[in-house]
Amino acid sequence: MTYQDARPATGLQDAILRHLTYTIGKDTAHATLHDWRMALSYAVRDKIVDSWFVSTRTAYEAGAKRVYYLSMEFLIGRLLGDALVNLRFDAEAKAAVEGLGLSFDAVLHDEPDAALGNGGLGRLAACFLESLSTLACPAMGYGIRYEHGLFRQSFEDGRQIEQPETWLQQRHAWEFERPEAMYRVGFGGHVADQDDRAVWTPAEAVLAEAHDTPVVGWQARWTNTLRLWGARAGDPLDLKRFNHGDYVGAAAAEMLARSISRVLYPDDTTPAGKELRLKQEYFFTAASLHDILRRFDSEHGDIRALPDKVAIQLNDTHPAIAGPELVRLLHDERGLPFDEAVDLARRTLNYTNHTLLPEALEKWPVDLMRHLLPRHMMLIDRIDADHAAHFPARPTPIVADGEVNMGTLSFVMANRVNGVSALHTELVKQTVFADLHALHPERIVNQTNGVTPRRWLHACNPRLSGIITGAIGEGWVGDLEQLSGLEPHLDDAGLQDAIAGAKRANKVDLSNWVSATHGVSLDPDAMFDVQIKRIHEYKRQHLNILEAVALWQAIRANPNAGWTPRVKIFGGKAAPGYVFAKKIIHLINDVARVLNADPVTSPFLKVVFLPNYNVTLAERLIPASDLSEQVSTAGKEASGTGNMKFALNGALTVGTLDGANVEIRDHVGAENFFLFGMTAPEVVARRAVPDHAGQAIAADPRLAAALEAIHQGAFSSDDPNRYHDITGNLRGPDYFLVCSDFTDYWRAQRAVDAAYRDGAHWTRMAALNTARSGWFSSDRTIRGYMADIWGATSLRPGA
Ligand code: NBX
Repeated sequence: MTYQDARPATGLQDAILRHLTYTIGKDTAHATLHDWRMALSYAVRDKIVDSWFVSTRTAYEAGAKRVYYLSMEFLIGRLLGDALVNLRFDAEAKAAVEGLGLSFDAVLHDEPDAALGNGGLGRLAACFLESLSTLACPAMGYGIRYEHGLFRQSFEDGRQIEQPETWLQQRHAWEFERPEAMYRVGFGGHVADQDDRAVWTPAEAVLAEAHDTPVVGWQARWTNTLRLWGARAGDPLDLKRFNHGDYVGAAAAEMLARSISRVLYPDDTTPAGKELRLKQEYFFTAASLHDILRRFDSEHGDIRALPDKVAIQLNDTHPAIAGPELVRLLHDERGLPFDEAVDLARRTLNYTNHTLLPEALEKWPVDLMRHLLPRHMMLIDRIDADHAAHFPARPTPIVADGEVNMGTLSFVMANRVNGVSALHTELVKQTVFADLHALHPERIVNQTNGVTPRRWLHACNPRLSGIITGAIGEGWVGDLEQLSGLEPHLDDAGLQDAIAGAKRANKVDLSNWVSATHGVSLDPDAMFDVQIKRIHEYKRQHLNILEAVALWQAIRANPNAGWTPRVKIFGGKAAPGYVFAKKIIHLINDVARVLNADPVTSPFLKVVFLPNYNVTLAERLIPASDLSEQVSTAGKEASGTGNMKFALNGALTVGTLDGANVEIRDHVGAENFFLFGMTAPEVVARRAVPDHAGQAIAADPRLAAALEAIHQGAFSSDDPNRYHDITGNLRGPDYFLVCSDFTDYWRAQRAVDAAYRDGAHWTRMAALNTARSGWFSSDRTIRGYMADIWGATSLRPGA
């Protein structure tokens, strides 16, 4: 059937069929699911474009201050469902698609996840973009258009296997290529002094090509742009070599250039220390700054107005080279005096710190810097010397021991520096930046993270969303604090039953999916206890699995003690080079195999590790969760954002006083949160106790027995020594204090069991978590950045 014959019934069907025919070039008889998904996406994208143009024009006409969010990572996930929800178009789209004889779910699930990020930092950037649009703040996200996002994870005999991710194998429906926005980014070479001006002549250059994706806000109030840079060679083909038959050599420059935007570095704890990584950082930062200045020039005259019209946010230190690059552009290229260039740059740039882990703080060897960015290294030295000269108290130098400390550079070049939760910001002040904070006491501010309620409640949990809207109207979607309006309704038995029913139905859906895709059957009446996040020792997935082993032993010893049935669900990827984290994955899978096959205990305890955790899997799991595991060693998790998504969807938290857990507990009430473990200061004190792990093990026979079982090979009979490095670590240094927190964790988990057995009370606590989580909207966070950091205003009155 062709478009002319189809006689579409609705406007949207018409648009879908038109795109199927004229954009994709297929007729309905031959269209695949992918073709239909693309046709629908194009039809939806058309609607976004109208809002996009209006937003762009409005920002331009207002001469408004613009916000630029520079991030190496944007973990956006799928876009179709989100766009439909924000356009208020989801019901119509479902009807249109089903009217064409297709499954709406199947069409939505055909879209690959855009996994251009590792974890929380990248996902936060994606939530922020959506909130910036919802709040009509004129903004743009800048990043890298990786050809391969975060690796795909599978398991082979319980071990993590990494495969390349290929989201761009199919056309990306949402982006617009902008070949007119193309910049040359140089590397290496030398710096010459010409008439008292430094002139940098790079040895090589690549082109940065812009790809724009519109980001539509709630109710299509406003649409901003995510601009991702792809790398290309200036000269794609060396014709001379080609004509001499050297086909590979002829394309070498192109291959080399393209490698810059080829892959996302899959490591979120240690700086990669690789030249290519530094090239990526400079590549996207330089292209973005060129673009920002070009736009500024087209809208405003005097470069001295830059800080009044532009605010740039550096998402961690990955774009920290923005400091010296902006100074270079203003001083070398535009001729401003050095001091003025530094002052303007500093009043324009801001920096968010996301970690205190010393191994994650970026440092680059001076030699590498000098080799790749010779002019920048000179400017860094000068910035460092100037800063030291202004402060006789001898601040921490930017350059020390042959390395450039990117955190210090970012701090020195920033107007505001922020942490991402109240506790984390305090620790930032007291630890990594203690002396810089003493010199610049006004610079560090807190902005506690948030999550977008459109994706993380309204779209991913339609059952709960519908119930909330039924009770308090739909204003909450754009103003999450309205959730508090639920509280007075919570004594209504009908509402409680509806909330419990929605959770149960979500758990049935998840169980069906797990059974169909992974062949494990789960009981939807069991408590769904979920830990999903990157695998790290500080996040302590091994504490969780140790408790599972101890519980298994306790159930075996006394099967009729009235145990509360539980399913422990894990998800998360380990960095490919992080051997210990990969061991933890293997251990969880080994424990799962043994426990799930045990006829005595499996009615009460199952363990499942779902492979390839990503945004889409999170959207499936969180609405079906009863218990949220947030068990990091206090002082180590800067904020956490998964913790907020769970609370919003009515899961109770078992957690430490770490990151934003502290604020979640304050909001939902201590009685609706299962607290355990040491506080951050107690952690520091405990580490100083000799043999703290040995003492904890001696004091807790359950812990001793669980460790011994693992050590003896109870879960690895094919290789009994397999986990000796884990047991050895826990019995020895145990830096993350798994043993010292175990006993209190066990106690908290048994309190969770008891609470879950009282269904009505549990539902009430869960509902209170939802009702009291309104503060954790990323809209609130972005309002904070706008007011305290950017001095930006909303262009939609009342937003
Ligand atoms: O940023 C995370 C923190 O660990 C979370 O506590 C916090 O909630 C979140 C958002 O503020 N950090 C994070 O995800 N870091 C990275 O992904 C990362 C990636 C690359 C890299 C270093 C860190 N080189």
